[in-house]
Amino acid sequence: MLAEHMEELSTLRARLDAAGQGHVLRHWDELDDAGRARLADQLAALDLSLLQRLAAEYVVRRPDAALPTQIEPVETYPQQPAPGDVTRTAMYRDARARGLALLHEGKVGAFLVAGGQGTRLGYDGPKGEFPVTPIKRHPLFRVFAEQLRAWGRDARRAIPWYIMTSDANDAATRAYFAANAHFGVDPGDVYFFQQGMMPAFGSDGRLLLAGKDSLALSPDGHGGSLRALAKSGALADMRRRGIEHLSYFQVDNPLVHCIDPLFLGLHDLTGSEMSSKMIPKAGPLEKVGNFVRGDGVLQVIEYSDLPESLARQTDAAGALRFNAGSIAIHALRTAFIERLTADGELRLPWHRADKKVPFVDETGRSVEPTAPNAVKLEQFIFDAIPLASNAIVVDTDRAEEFSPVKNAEGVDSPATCLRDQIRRAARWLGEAAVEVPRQPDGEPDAVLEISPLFAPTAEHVRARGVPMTAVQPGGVLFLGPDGPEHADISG
Ligand code: UD2
Repeated sequence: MLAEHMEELSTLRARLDAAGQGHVLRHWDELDDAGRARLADQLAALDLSLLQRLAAEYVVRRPDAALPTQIEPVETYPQQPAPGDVTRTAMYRDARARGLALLHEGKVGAFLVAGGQGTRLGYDGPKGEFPVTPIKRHPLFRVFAEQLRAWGRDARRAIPWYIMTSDANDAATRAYFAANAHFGVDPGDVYFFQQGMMPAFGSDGRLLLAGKDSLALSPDGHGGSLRALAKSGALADMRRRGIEHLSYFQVDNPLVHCIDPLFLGLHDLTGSEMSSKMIPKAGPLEKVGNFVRGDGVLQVIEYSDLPESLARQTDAAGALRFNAGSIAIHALRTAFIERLTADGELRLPWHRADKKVPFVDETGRSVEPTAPNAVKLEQFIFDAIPLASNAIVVDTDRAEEFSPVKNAEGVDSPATCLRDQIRRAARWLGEAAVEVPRQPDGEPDAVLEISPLFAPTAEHVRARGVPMTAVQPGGVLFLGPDGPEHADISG
């Protein structure tokens, strides 16, 4: 080995020893050059003093969820102004117009976080590849791409699309987009970037090795997306393009309105730095974050951190007191993200998860743990809300905008998502005066799919028009870019 590399190694060893992590070089002498290079690269990317602090604060002792002393429900902007509310009616009209103007002026970018691992769904590739639509089995990525194209067409201006991947799925995601001609989006308007990785800790605060030549690493949470936007050059790209707002959404929900002029307009008009959508929770313990006002500050308390006694509280009318569920749809000002990341450190809290992480032990043996042996730390995007000025929450409807694919079966599964897509399509058609036959239990008696290129909203369906008898009992109707297509349900 060259003298300078020896020097580097001894400096690295000293730094690791000082941070209590010297064991990660335990198998160094057994490694070939490629293995040494891999490990050295991973180690060079670590901020050892941060890790030391995190190990003490979050790993060695289990942190208490830092709950505010006073937890109160939040006030939200309704989906529609109450009848007769003249001020709000004018505000909403202005907001919608403002949202459309922002799109037309090219001031909005779409931001998809797709760095997660999809373990619960049991799907191996990037989750965005999951075939989700009822008839065409289009993947999630395509559903989003078609929405962006539809809104870009309306605005006569393409909507740049920022997609966050992670080390585990970046290459596969890019290859998938390339193989599918970016689903018709100009590749120059798609900006992929990778999120950061965090090493997994053993319960003693020492980093785990996945192999003799590699650390056990995992994505640092969707909160890390803010750091990654800055580090990757995506923020600079937005500045160059004049983008002022990001419309943020997650990969698992095909009902999401990737672009919503009213939401974007309310966000901009109120001077909010970060805005969010909420739905009334399905029950007290539904696994979504809870919007609350904690010690006066708007924030989200994750379902796992909200004490059950609070989650179950009801008001005088018997309704859940804390019923504002977060569906992880946000609008963020790019200037806000610049501010949060200005000095290179993103000051969001970390969240601890105890997981089973395979590792190699001191003898070099691979161990498959049968119980949680490791701590993973992640940052969450919604922890930026308390740092934002004028943050607002806007109501939306579950049936209209939320049916994620998270689990292989049961709630939030492909089956429930398919059902909800068909129900929404039936409702949109109904609003356009198209009669949809019903089964005795009230479910639509047809398989329906509306391409976002036909209509990204119910309003668009009404504007385009559909023949009143388009849906036959037991039939299959796909509304493609050019209108009704005879479809069959082969894969
Ligand atoms: C998230 C929210 C929950 C609720 C729900 C709505 C958290 C912690 N919880 O629950 O409050 O709003 O969504 O669907 O956010 N991702 C990354 N990188 C990561 C981790 C996740 O890009 O390191 C992406 C992932 O690809 C997906 C999204 O973030 O698009 C959600 O991740 P999740 O499935 O882990 O969040 P979940 O379902 O626990």
